[in-house]
Amino acid sequence: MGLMSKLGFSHLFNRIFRKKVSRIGIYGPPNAGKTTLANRIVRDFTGDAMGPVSPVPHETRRVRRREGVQIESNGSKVKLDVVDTPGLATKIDFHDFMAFGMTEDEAKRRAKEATEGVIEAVKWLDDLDGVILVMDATEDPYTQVNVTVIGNMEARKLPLLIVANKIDLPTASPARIHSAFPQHPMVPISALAGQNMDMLYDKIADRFG
Ligand SMILES: Nc1nc2c(ncn2[C@@H]2O[C@H](COP(=O)(O)OP(=O)(O)OP(=O)(O)O)[C@@H](O)[C@H]2O)c(=O)[nH]1
Ligand SMILES: [Mg+2]
Repeated sequence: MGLMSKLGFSHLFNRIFRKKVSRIGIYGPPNAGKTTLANRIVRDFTGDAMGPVSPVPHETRRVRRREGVQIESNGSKVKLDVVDTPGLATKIDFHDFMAFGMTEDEAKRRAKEATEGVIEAVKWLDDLDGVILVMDATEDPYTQVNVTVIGNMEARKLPLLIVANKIDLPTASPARIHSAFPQHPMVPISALAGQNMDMLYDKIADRFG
């Protein structure tokens, strides 16, 4: 990590000199669909994929980065480094993984890696130009993780875009997310089904371009 970012100046520097690439972190609780979204963004604009997806929480346990993804929307272009991060959680219990059929050893290893992943994800906040916070729209948005990420972004003055994911599911309520955090822009999508992706790319170009 460079001296500039250690001192917290890199974002300011990028704003003033309009650095061409924006490094955007995809954050959120486990299972919200961060990697599904990262895969779709990277696939739409490069044809590649980013990482494995799973219904078992804490599938992503290391930060993954894809550099130089050029997003085009409505004539505006923005170049992103897309950073997919491990799910943030306040409690990681290996018993939860055993319910998915893992042995105790496997579950304990996953819990340890998931904890290290949370720390790595938080460290990455120092080095970003913006954050996409992914929430599962079928769940209560007013959680410690979401409130903490949003408070952190506000303190750092980093641009934030909230994604209300899984709107293909009948119990999804993007309106509930909007009323919990009305001060931030929100885009309702299904990363799995590819619903509203154009709307998301417009907002990304608008917010991070
Ligand atoms: N119905 C529905 N399911 C989704 C959607 N997006 C992701 N999922 C499912 O949600 C589960 C978790 O998806 P991931 O992309 O692995 O979630 P993640 O946020 O990266 O999870 P971690 O890496 O564990 O933090 C998988 O079973 C996905 O298929 C969506 O838009 N709709
Ligand atoms: Mg993931």
